[in-house]
Amino acid sequence: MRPSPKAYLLLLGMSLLLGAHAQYRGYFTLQDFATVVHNASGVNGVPGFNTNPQNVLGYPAPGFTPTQPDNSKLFSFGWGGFVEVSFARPIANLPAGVDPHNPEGYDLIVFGNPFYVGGNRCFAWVEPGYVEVGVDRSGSGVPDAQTAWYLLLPSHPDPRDASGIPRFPLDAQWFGNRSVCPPIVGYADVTPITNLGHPLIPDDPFTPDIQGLSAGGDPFKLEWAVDWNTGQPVVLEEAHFVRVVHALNTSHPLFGRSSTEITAIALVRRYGDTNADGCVNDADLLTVLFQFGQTGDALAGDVDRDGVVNDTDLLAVLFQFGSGC
Ligand SMILES: [Ca+2]
Ligand SMILES: [Ca+2]
Ligand SMILES: [Ca+2]
Repeated sequence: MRPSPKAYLLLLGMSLLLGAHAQYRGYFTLQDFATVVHNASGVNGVPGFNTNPQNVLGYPAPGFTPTQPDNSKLFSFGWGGFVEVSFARPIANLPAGVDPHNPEGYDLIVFGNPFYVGGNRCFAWVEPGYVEVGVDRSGSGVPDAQTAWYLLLPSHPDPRDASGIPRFPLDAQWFGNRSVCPPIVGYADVTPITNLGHPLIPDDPFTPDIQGLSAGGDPFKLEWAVDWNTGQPVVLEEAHFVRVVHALNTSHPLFGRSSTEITAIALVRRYGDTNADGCVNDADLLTVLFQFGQTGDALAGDVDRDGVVNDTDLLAVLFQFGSGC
């Protein structure tokens, strides 16, 4: 079978980036990213890119810029396709107004391979996927018959019908090179990545382009959870699984079928958590004390990410002490 034009595009992106090095800024570890794939289907994904769902685990591929994706590590899935993952800790519902770099309290970030077309931050190549979270009601540690799945309801475009029930696929206009001013919000694979940013700092999805120290990608919060059958909000303190599903069922005359590509999925850290265990306690206090006075871009104890471990970080840990534990 001859590769589709879209497969050529992805392969071209890979060849341009051979030899690229990880450049993401800040302190982060593998414990901050998805650690296990439970289920996946690459159906209708790009041939050659839809066979290894393990590619969504760990760090985002190293070479991403906002105008040039790094396609060396991703999993592609079209209509009917998906990937289900879990993490080294539960997905926590983080509070708003605590972390200066996460003022809205986003909980996770999904990294796809969209890119700004021709450098215009109001036009991007997008292939939206919707995101569900699963609550492990059986305590088995794996998605099973008792797992409760909730949609993280996107705000733009809103997928609800006239009765308020979420419905997919989206209309074909949401595939491909299109305006992202105003931004598409609440979908994966719609906001580009910059490898000059911090992969654990959420972008502001409601503002065009990538904000602050963020490496981009698409942020989500448990507050967006709704019941699939009613469209009504569901209150979740935590969840255990993430499922990303392609939200379209359409084709482009040149580039072929729509498909979502994912390179990584990160949990945002609780403010004051220096070791990614989800809890602010003695261990975090000791990290700050041991690193007190040090300066640098990648210090675990630099809680507020200003490049120095000092009183501010110590106070942040003390004020958050016990949270998440
Ligand atoms: Ca933004
Ligand atoms: Ca901790
Ligand atoms: Ca600091």
